Amino acid sequence: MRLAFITSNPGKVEEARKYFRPLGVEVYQLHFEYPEIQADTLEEVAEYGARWLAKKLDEPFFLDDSGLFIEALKGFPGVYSAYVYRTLGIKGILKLMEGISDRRAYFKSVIAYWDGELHIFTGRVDGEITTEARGKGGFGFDPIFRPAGFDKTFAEMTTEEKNVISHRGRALKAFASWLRENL
Ligand code: ITT
Repeated sequence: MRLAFITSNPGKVEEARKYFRPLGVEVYQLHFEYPEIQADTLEEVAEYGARWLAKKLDEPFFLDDSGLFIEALKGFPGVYSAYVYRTLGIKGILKLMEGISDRRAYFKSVIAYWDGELHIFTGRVDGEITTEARGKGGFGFDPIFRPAGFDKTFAEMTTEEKNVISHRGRALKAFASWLRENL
């Protein structure tokens, strides 16, 4: 089986590929710009995007909308994560967190799969924002996120290690088990 992943982010594709390959599913990237609305939740953003794309594409596809939610910043950057990553970047987040001792944060990922109907799968991972960037792997905010119970940041892990515990890995797991039961 082949699955189209609509995203501009090669890091997300790498994770989905590594996750699905052992299950015999080939993921391929389709770079198709779609509107990302301003909304309060990742679910709303993902659902709007998927329904918009469903009118343009005539094959099944999935997309992933994700974000980093920092407790001390009341959930910021959250749904604005892509914009904040492009503008403030990792350095900007570390600066905002200077002097803040409560460093709790979580990543959340919402996968929207369209096969004529909409199916939503979510995953979350709790952890902390580190005080400095560590590691060269992964993408986005990975160098400053240390998942709870681990000494390494996501950027210090292999894709396989990250997939076992990450928000996206968990959403992919829910997606894969749904596919197994419904195909
Ligand atoms: P799309 O084309 O798929 O939308 P994107 O990178 O714009 O790609 P999002 O809109 O979902 O993705 O924005 C999420 C932001 O959060 C983005 O800047 C990512 O770098 C960051 N992010 C999401 N998942 C992450 C992860 O697993 N590790 C580190 N950063 C992540």
